[in-house]
Amino acid sequence: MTRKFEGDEIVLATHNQGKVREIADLLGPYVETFISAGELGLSEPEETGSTFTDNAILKAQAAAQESGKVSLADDSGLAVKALGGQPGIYSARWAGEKKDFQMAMQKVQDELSGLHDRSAAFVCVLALAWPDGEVEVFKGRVEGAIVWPPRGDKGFGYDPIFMPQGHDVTFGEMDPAEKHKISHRAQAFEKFVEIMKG
Ligand code: ITT
Repeated sequence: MTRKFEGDEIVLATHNQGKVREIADLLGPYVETFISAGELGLSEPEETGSTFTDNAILKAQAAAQESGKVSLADDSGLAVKALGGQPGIYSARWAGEKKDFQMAMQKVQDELSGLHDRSAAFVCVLALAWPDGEVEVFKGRVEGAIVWPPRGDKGFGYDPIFMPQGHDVTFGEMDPAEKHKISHRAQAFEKFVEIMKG
């Protein structure tokens, strides 16, 4: 049985400001207080897992243990079909220490050169961990294609090169409300909110 979340505060176990903004949008109506990883000075655990799920659980459990509070982590990334699912769990790492996503997007484009299939998906796995170690996982995925050159400056990360299926604008060109109707993160949060309502 899925454990229900009944609290009114939650620790956001992420150091990515783009994610913090989106999570606050998506969860704002349901949770009174968000405590950021920065506020608590939470350490950033090394992402040693081999799947999105492993890494989401690892980050959420580390934060719950360190803070003593229910903690939510988001592990996500861009999976490009013709690249065998890369950058995948290495999406943040492709941007290097300086978090240079211009460079990371260029790398995706370079690796795709000469390849016909430009289909890709954004994947999001949320893990909600309790201080007693228990954890629940929620997943979302949106299909689309890689476009070049990058378009739009409204999102973060790889948004400017990802065009969701059935749309003619990239995530980078969408207003947040529009992205939240279809995004991988929004889909995972829909499932999370279900258990909150119980
Ligand atoms: P935390 O681990 O602290 O949460 P991170 O940036 O390292 O932050 P991930 O390991 O999950 O997070 O890396 C996922 C990367 O994939 C992230 O840095 C983004 O660049 C990219 N990504 C995830 N969701 C995205 C979205 O909605 N739009 C654009 N890029 C996204």
